[in-house]
Amino acid sequence: MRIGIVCYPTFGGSGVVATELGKALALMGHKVHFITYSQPARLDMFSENLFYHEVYIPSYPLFQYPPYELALASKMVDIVRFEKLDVLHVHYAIPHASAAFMAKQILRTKGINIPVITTLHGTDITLVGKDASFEPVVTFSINQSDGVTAVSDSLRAETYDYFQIEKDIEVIPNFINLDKFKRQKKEHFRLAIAPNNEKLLVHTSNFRGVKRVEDVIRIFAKVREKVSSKLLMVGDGPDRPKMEKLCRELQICQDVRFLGKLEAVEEVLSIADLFLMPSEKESFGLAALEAMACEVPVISSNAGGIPELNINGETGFVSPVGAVDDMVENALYILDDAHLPQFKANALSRARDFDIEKIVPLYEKLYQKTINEQ
Ligand code: GMT
Repeated sequence: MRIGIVCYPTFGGSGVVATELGKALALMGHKVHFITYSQPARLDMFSENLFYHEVYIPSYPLFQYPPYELALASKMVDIVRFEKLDVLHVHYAIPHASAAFMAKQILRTKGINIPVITTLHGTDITLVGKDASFEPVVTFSINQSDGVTAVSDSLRAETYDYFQIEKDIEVIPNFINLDKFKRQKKEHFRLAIAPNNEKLLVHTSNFRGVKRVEDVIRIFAKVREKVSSKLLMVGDGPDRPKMEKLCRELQICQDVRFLGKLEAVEEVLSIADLFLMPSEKESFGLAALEAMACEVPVISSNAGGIPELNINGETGFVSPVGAVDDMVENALYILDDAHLPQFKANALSRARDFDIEKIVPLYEKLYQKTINEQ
C-alpha cells in the first residue's frame, strides 16, 4: 500500500506512535509518506520505502495566525495525487482530521476517492478537543473519517461520552518495539548515577500540568526517607522550573537529576528500578509501556487507559489520582528486594502483549478494509 501519515513531529506520544508505525510499515514493504511541518523526531532511519514531505506555510503580514490547516490540506492533496496514495492516516484529531476532510473533498472534485483514518490519542479528546472552541469541528471530522481508532478502551468510551459520534471506533492499543526497548547492560552508567547501589526511580514526560510532576517529586522525597535512592527526570516542559525549585525547598537536589529531552530513553530505563506516572489524564501511557519493556515496574495513577496497561499488584500498582501517600507505600513495597525481581519480570511479560509485531497488522487490516469499502 501507499500510505500517507500525518502527525505532530515532536517527542510527544502521538508523534512517536505515528512515526514508529510508519517505520514498521515501511519495513513490511509499504511505501510510507510522512506529511508534517518538520522531520519527525523518531524518523531516524533510511529506507527506500520512507518519504518525508514538509508542510510549508508562507508568511504574510496579515496572518496573525498562520493558516497551518490550509497548508496541510493543500499538501495532502498534492501528495495524494502525485504519489498516488491509497490511504491517509492522521494522528491526533486537531487539526489533522479536519484538514484531511478538506483534502478529501478537494480530491473528490478531481475524481480521486481517498479513505481517511483518524487515530485519537488523548488530549485531542479529553482536554483540547472537548473545549467549545474546537468541539463542533472535532465531532464533524471524526464522523467524516472512514475509519476511527482510539488507543485504549477508556479513550474510546470518553470519545463517545464527550462527542456525538456516529462512527464505530476501533481500539488499537499503542505498541512497542522490543528490539529497541529492552534492558541493556549499562552498568557504568548506573555506577556513575548510583555509586552506592541506590535504587533508581525514573519519570519521563513533557512536564505539563496533566502529568502532575509535583507528585513525582513528593513521592520520591518520601521514598528517599526510607530507601537510599535517586530520581532521574527525563524530558522538559513548562513545569520544570517549578520542580527544580521544589527540589531545592525539599533539599533533595543532590539526589535528583534533570536530564532534559533524550533520544535514547531506553538507556536510562535500562538502569531503572521503578517508573513513576501519577498523571491526571493519560489515554494510554506510552512512556510506562517503554519502561515496562525495559523491565521497570510502574507506580501510576488510575487515570484514563493506564489501568489497561499497568496491572495492579502485578506489573506495579495503580492508585487514585493525587494519592501520593498510597503511591509511596506501593513504591516501597516494590523496591523491597524480596519483591522487585518478580515485578520486573511481570512488567516485561505485560509489555510483550503490546509487541509492535502484534499491533501493526491491525492497522494494515483496517487500511485494507477502508480501501475496499471506497
Ligand atoms: O501525553 C502527552 O501529553 C502527549 C500526548 C500526545 O498527544 O502526544 O500523548 C497522548 O498520546 C499518547 C500516544 O497515544 C498516549 O500514550 C498518552 O497517554 C496520551 N496523553 C494523554 O492522554 C495525556
